[in-house]
Amino acid sequence: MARTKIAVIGGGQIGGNLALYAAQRELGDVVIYDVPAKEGTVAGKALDIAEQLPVDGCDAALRGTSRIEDIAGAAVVIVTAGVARTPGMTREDLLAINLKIIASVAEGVAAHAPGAFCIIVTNPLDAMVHAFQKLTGFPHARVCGMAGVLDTARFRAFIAMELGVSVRDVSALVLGGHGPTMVPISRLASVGGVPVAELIPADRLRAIEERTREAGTEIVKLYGSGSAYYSPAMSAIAMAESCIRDQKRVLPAAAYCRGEYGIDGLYAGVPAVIGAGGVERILQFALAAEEEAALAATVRAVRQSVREVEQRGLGA
Ligand code: A3D
Repeated sequence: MARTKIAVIGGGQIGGNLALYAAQRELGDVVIYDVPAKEGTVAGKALDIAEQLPVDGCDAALRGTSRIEDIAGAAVVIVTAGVARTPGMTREDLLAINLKIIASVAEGVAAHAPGAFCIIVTNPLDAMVHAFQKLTGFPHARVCGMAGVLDTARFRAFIAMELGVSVRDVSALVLGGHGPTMVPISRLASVGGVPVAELIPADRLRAIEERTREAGTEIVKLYGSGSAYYSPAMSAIAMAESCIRDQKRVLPAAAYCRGEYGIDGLYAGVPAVIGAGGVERILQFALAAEEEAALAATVRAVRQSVREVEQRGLGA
């Protein structure tokens, strides 16, 4: 049987950690692809990780490359190619730059890994997922975005910090787009089966929701340059692993909605069942009135972003 191959597109901060985590979990062999100017860097990262694996006791072959054809046969493609927003750069500037990058990546992936399950990480997330699917023409089930796993992990981490309990026992969900309009569903958050609303006063819970919405910015400020990379990488790996091992985990992902939660014909953050078939199903539940209103606001923001992408001719 052929070994599973994972292609990481963009071998920067997130890309390097993706390769490391994938190798440590023995998800398969890893190819890190980046632009020619970064060929040495990604070759170095691949070799550095390969030299760590004997210590870890893990088997995986890694290589860094600037030849897109080296991704051929990848079962999973994780796209992190892009630039991060720098001070003074508007959201529109970022969208324009990364859309062009996504367009060139989509062409390469469509040509060389047409059967892959694709997880997009590049920001602005919801718009980039839309563009990538349109440009590749891949089935919607095989293209999704990583945001909800990370947003939910942040929400869970903050709840655990507040209560001084293990993160393992905190269960929660964040819906909607990746940005300040995301919707943490506190009503359903629980700790060891106990609703958090019974354990955390309402004003503290509101503050935790707000911190979750701004968690990306909090990290950017602390780092001074660049954005989060360990946690986004591990979040995308959870999605890749669920597909490769057909785990059918329920993970919040930017998945294509066809009427779920009243969202039609749009990628949005919803609870998705991820297995060998990619996004196999979206789980639905009845929202409370204020959650519904908040989700409608996030959907409006995502639609606006998608309109910008369309106006720019998908970057092609
Ligand atoms: P960074 O360390 O700059 O890495 C990006 C890499 O992409 C660099 O090595 C570039 O050389 C490479 N690249 C640029 N153009 C191409 C191309 N055409 N083909 C292949 N590679 C290319 O950034 P990072 O790893 O910190 O972040 C990557 C992306 O993830 C950015 O867009 C971030 O905004 C985004 N991000 C998303 C989240 C989400 O939760 C969705 C979180 C954190 C970061």
